[in-house]
Amino acid sequence: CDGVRTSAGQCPNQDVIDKLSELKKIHEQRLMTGDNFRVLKYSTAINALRAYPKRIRSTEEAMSLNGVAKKTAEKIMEIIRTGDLQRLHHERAVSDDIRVIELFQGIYGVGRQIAHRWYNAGCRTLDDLREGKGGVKLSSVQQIGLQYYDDINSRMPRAEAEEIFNKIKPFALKIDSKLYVDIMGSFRRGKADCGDIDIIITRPTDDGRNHSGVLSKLLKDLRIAGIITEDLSIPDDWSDLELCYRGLCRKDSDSRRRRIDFLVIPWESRGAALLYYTGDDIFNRSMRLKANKMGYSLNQKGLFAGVVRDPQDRTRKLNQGTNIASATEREIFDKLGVPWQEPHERVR
Ligand code: DCP
Ligand code: MG
Ligand code: MN
Repeated sequence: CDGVRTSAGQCPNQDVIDKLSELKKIHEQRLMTGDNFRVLKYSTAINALRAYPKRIRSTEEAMSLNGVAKKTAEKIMEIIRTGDLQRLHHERAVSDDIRVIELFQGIYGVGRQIAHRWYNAGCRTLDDLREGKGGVKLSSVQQIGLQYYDDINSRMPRAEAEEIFNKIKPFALKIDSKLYVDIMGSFRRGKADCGDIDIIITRPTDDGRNHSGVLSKLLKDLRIAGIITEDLSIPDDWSDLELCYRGLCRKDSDSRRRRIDFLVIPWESRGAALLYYTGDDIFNRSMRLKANKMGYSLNQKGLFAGVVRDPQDRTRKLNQGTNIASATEREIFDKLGVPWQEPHERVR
């Protein structure tokens, strides 16, 4: 209390200040970015209360304070009348599990189960995890997720994704000029911001060669160039023609970390892979559903006919089926009887 004090050294409305401060703190902690109007609202009210010389007696009196609107005034009066604030009990309950679990799930590599386990071990903040409170141990990937928590949880402007891609592409073409390298995901759908950069790599095989080994070389060059900074998930067998890599990158040494995915696929399945990695995921689900209804099966490798599924477990395939369309996106749309849609239209 830096404002008016009673003889006991307290503000006349100290109990109100304490409760509103707790409410403010809860809203502050809940914030990851952006919208902090509640925090501001409570800060203003707290400051006004600190400077106010008398005990507040009515909603009207509370509303006469600078920055105190009706709802806050009602909360102030509830505290004055009952010594308690029901809203605070509610916020405490909500904030003390859902918020913490959601906070932890924002760490790359952490799902509901792990988040719950850490919560039950007594951790409530990212700092608790950093300090290993309750004996929790983070994997190396989770540690990266924690270190770059804010970077990983924010989206990048489209232009930044494009700039990073334009830096990466020449590195790939220097390794093999016949590579097909393109950017998929939300970027290809034309979105204004991207959660990550999804890069697809393949190569025509008409000269009897393929893209085996290209990804490991490319990543090595990109690490040396300072573009790729951390690995999150790497393939087991780098010589495969189908690979998935996840990591972090940055535009320049003073830029934020960004999520990046590389998808290496065989030339024959490029159409199906383009379709899959362009998304969005809801559009993909509707295309797969359409395929299933026609007795087909669609995935990132192609559209398959004659797939027999286990009647007990429909997700289990008893045979591979025959690939009936995979080289171009158009073929797959045609076989499914779905009118062609440009990438920016593929949102359900
Ligand atoms: N995909 C999918 N189902 C999933 C995950 C992904 O069908 N569970 C497909 C569709 C996505 C594409 O892969 O569009 C790329 O995945 P991302 O997670 O990178 O999603 P987006 O690029 O669409 O969005 P964001 O901007 O958030 O990265
Ligand atoms: Mg993406
Ligand atoms: Mn992605």
